[in-house]
Amino acid sequence: MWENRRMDNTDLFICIDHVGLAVADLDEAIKFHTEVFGWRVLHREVNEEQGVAEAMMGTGSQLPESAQIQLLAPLNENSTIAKWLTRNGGPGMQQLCYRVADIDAVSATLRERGVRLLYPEPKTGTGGARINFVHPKDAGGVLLELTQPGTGH
Ligand code: CMX
Repeated sequence: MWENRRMDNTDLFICIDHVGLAVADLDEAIKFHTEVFGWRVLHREVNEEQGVAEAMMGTGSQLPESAQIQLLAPLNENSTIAKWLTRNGGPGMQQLCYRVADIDAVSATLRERGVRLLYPEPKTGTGGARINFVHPKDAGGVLLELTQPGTGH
């Protein structure tokens, strides 16, 4: 079962980097996810360009089984997250993010395969990562983020 778990030349993605949850209030969401579910805050930042205040929450960071969720709160009513919260009537799963080693190479491959990326060039995401997104209409109804971690990830 595990012999297929090595990275292969045909692999585009290293792993699921995180699942992103849209929330209305970041501090309240952090309190809930730490006190009830035992997540730890790994990192917090504001990304003006993306219109979000965010927190990366994690479990045992050095373990292969470690996991991350990202709490995303809107900075203003024009934020993508504000629109998402209105459309969905409250908080929930907004995105699935795959970690990649080379976002330019992966983007080129996806474009060759007819998948549209939202930005012509990657933008800056969590901890200086280079990020881009596949529109949910091109990814089976799920907003897919691609992230190539930066030095501060
Ligand atoms: N997951 C699944 N489907 C989604 C979705 C999501 N997160 N967001 C929108 N959709 C669907 C809508 O339900 C709608 O479907 P129907 O047409 O069937 O009703 C369709 O997509 C609407 O598309 P749209 O008009 O282009 O919708 P939006 O204006 O809401 O924009 C999108 C959607 C993906 C372009 C926008 O959310 C976006 O630019 N996302 C990328 C940036 C982002 O999410 N930033 C915040 C996170 C930052 C970070 O992770 O660092």
